[in-house]
Amino acid sequence: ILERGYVRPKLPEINTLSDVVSLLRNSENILVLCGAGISTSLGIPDFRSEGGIYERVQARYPFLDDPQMLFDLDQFLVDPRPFYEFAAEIFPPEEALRKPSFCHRFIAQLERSGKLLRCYTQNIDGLERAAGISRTIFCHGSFDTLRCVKCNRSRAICEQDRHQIRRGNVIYCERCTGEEALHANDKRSSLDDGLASDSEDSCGSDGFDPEPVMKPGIVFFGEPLPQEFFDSIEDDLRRADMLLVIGTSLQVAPVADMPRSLDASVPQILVNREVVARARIQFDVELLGDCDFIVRLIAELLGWSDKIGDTERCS
Ligand code: CNA
Repeated sequence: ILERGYVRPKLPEINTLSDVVSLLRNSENILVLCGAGISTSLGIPDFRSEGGIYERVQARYPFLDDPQMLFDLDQFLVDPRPFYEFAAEIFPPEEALRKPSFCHRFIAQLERSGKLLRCYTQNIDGLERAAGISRTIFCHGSFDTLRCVKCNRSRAICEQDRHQIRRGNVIYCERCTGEEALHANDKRSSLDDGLASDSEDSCGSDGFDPEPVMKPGIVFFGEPLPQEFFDSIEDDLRRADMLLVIGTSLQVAPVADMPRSLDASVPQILVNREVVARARIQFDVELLGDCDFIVRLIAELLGWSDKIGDTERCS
């Protein structure tokens, strides 16, 4: 247990970009912790930057006291439209799925090189999967599954849902609305996880009868993180020999607590546009600027540009 007010001391021997490159060369159990910043180059806005989702939500839905209410379950049950309109903005376009950002591809190369212990992503756009990073923990869930807030039936996302989400449309439960037959041919979309039987008491238990809306499997405020996070975090924090934080403002706990939960001797590097203001976090090196540019430079210094299939050069 860390003392109140404790700030991890900076490691005196890790100061420069070339120290970071040597660390990456020599580390074998790298923890990556990433956020919305690694997807902004693909046209997917983050939350807190200028022009980001929070600003847009405030302009569009002034009646929402706090833009974070987009991820409030009660708000979703009352009116799912603001959430689905937001979802359209961050749902990755086809081009992004075909070619994720340089940062995604760099993390995939860390994995191919046998150096990646785990990639903890706060992102819900699923681009880590598209980049082939199999050692990913989706800390805030993903759009891969949808669950009806009325009957509690859960199923995998299908192509038709993707179209709907990209258009900002609310997805309704085809079973509750009697449109199941429309999906009957899409066998892959039916991932009944056996929870349908405990349906009726899920969200309408306080007397409120919600519309049969499908809620994507992303974590809303007040919901627990996916079990896979709790299954791996302790062991990963123990085994890590380096932490690389990319493109996040580190505002959302418990993921944001990872840096200060590591042993103080483990080097911690930040790649971000801005310093991270969260108290009690001390990085050894802060590489501030566009993350694709910085990571591309690191890849060049590691001699990895060809492995990542990169045609652009920084130098
Ligand atoms: P955030 O709070 O919006 O912070 C993003 C951080 O990235 C900021 O510090 C930016 O300065 C920085 N940043 C943005 N673009 C770049 C860039 N090109 N290069 C370097 N730095 C950059 O978002 P967080 O991820 O920290 O917050 C966690 C939330 C955001 C999670 O719950 C996500 O689900 C949610 N989110 C996800 C996505 C997505 O999946 N792509 C998009 C928007 C929000």
